[in-house]
Amino acid sequence: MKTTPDTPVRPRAEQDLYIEQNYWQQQCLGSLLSIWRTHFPNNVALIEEDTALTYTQLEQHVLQRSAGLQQLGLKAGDHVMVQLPNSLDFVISCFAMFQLGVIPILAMPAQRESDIAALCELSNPVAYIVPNSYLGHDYIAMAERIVSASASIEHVLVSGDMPTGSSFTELSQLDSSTPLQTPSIDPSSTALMLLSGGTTGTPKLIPRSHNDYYFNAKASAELCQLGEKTTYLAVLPIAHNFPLACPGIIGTLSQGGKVVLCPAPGPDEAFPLIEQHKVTHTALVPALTKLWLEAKQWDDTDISSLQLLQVGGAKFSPEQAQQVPDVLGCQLQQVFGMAEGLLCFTRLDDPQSEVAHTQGRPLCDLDQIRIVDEQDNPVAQGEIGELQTKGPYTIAGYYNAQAHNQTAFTTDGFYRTGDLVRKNQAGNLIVEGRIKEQINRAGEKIAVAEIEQRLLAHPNINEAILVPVPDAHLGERSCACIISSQPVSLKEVHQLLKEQQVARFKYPDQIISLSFWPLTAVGKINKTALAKRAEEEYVETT
Ligand code: J2J
Repeated sequence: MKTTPDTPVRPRAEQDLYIEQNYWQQQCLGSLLSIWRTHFPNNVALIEEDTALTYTQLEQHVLQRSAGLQQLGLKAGDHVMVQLPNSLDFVISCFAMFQLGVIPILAMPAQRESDIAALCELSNPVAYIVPNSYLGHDYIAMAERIVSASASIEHVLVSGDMPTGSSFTELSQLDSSTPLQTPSIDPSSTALMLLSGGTTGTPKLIPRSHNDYYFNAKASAELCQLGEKTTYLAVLPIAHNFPLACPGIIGTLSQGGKVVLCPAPGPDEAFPLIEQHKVTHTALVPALTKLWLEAKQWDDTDISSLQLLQVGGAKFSPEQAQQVPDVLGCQLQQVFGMAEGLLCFTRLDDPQSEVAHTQGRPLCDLDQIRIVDEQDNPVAQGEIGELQTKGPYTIAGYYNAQAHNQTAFTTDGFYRTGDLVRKNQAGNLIVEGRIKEQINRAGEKIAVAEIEQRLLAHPNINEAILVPVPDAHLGERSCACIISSQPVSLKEVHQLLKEQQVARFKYPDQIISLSFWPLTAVGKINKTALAKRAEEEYVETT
């Protein structure tokens, strides 16, 4: 078996158990396409705008792309940074890489130069795939800067037309019909890397294997009862685990269903696509669900085809959960998941009160969970504690992060989620908070340490603390609490972060200035008091 010191793996006995019990099917993600094509040759697999590809056509495109990537010199084990919006090129390129054993690193389109540069430093990709532009951002210009600073990137591949004179390669021109030499790939090796929400100043990558990721997608698809009649709308950015494989795109394809790619998540884009393609399933974060619920009050687009709406990524309020069936006309499923692995779902036949008030229970019976106190001892039934987990699709460690892995995982291999949960009588989990230093802004995760460090670059900011503040629209907004020598405005802070090429969603939503920190009884900075003050001082501007 291929193991690299950079990628922690589960003990052999655990792997054997997953294989023996058929959780791990020993399939490489790239070889699944030909199996799906045999079962569903003429079903439509993927739709982007006016282009629809059947399973047969999708496989053709993927084979051509793999051949093109192989001719470029990409080989098994190479890393490729992928930063594409929801598009055919995303799906085709990823499956092409799965076939070659090339490992895509899935960055979000919202990320900017500082994030991508840090990820490149961590993972040394040989290629970087970008759109020409998306939502007004010029990715080609960004790629030029990234490449000039990167020691590893040899190729920049562009989705969409290229400006004349550019030295980069257009993705579609790469495609080749020269037959591919498919390498043999160990299904327990890394298939792709997802980004972690992060709790530290440096990014963390989540290595997911062919075996674990296929199980993740297929078991989720079965739990959600997807089938050939399913039409899944990919609304959230598909570099996220949730729309990619929970069950998302890969899960829908595993059942012969149809995936419609939505270029942006607002109701203006999504509702017409639901009507046009008779979408049956989709997944949203709570902040977007709120927008959809509001929009549906006045929008008369026919979305009655929708059967199941999955909501996850952040805590969903029971009040909004209760509105979903009436307002959107579909069933709700709450999902409490993490790119590191564990997925909890409410079940389709759960009572409505469980669906509205809980975040469900683990996907499979080999998921081990325990809820523990600060000393890692199990709490009493019904009490709140930190959730720890291990299982057939939960990672054993982050990529190339030996020191961090020592604290992020227990000695017996459980992942410390940093989430505070309790288990109710019915066995469902309720997320009650978190102990990790992270802000969950509309489902996007912000590592507090990263932004605090960046704020200190401002000449007038002496000390900085970022706190989450409850927010009616975002779930949580971020507030920069500063001690400064001169007044510093929110605008200046945004300018600073823009200059540092930080993704927009990480900009603080609010700033408060203090002359000293409020302290707790034991002399620590009282972040609860800071958040309370931020709430009191907040003036909504929109
Ligand atoms: C409260 N907090 C939640 C929920 C995630 C499916 C769904 C979500 C993600 C995801 C995912 C939550 N209520 N329902 O990958 O496949 C918070 C927790 C968790 C962290 C993980 C999926 N659902 N969370 O959100 O890796 O704090 O994955 O540990 O982005 O989001 O974030 P992420």
